[in-house]
Amino acid sequence: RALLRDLREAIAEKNIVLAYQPIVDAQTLAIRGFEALARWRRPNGGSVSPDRFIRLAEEAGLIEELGDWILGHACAEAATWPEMLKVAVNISVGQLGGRGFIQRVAETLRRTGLAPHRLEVEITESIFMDADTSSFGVLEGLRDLGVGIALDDFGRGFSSLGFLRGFAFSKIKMDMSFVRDMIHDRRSAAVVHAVVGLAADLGVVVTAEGVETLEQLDQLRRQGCTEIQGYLFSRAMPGERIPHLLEELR
Ligand code: G
Ligand code: G
Ligand code: MN
Ligand code: NA
Repeated sequence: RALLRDLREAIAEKNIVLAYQPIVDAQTLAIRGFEALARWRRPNGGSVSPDRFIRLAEEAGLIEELGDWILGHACAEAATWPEMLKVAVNISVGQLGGRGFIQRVAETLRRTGLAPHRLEVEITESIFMDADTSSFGVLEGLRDLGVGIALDDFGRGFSSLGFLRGFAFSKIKMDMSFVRDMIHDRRSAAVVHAVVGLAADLGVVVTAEGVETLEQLDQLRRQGCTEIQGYLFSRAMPGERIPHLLEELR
């Protein structure tokens, strides 16, 4: 298939790039870090969503190579930022289950000189569906390195509270569908309220994703949400823009 051939080529030639979206303190709007989001522009000019090409890479056995590149690139970029800023990297099921993943993360941190607490991996609950409970072991290994571990897209799929009980995540990222609907839909607002309260009781950070309006921000603040991410503050941007953004905000 043409798509797969192009993807192999893009991985080999490093034509996949990373964009970085700010994650900000809900109260002060100070930037706490950036989430790295993979972008692929095909030779024919079209773009393919990361959901799609990550899945393709997993099916084709290319995910370790691609995932290692993304992780290495994001850590190297973050190592150039001011020290209080973190980088969040999405990790797919195939990557997490891959042989020696913990060692490769440790090696990436060493090589790039990024302090472990400045890296946060984002894991979706699908890792628990998919397979073996050894996933918890990998997460524990990562945590032992000092890396933060966020439960991504919380509430989107078959969220089970058992995941939150079974593992001490350092952050919950609330799926953007709740944020989108919370203003007009009482049930969505109730779920947001409950997730924020749950995070507080667990003593973990909660990030609301997909925040697009001041009204949403205001309501999230009143609920006690810790962090926000979304177009209201900023879209994802190329790494080169980050120093300028930080300079402007000084
Ligand atoms: O940035 P965007 O909305 O296009 O991302 C779509 C989806 O792709 C999101 O769910 C995001 O988590 C996922 N995604 C983006 N970049 C990466 C990546 O580097 N690795 C993995 N595994 N998923 C990613
Ligand atoms: O699944 P994950 O949270 O990793 O993916 C984040 C995705 O959400 C990215 O694809 C990013 O482009 C998208 N995104 C980020 N902020 C907003 C927003 O405010 N509105 C919408 N609709 N999408 C957003
Ligand atoms: Mn994410
Ligand atoms: Na998400």
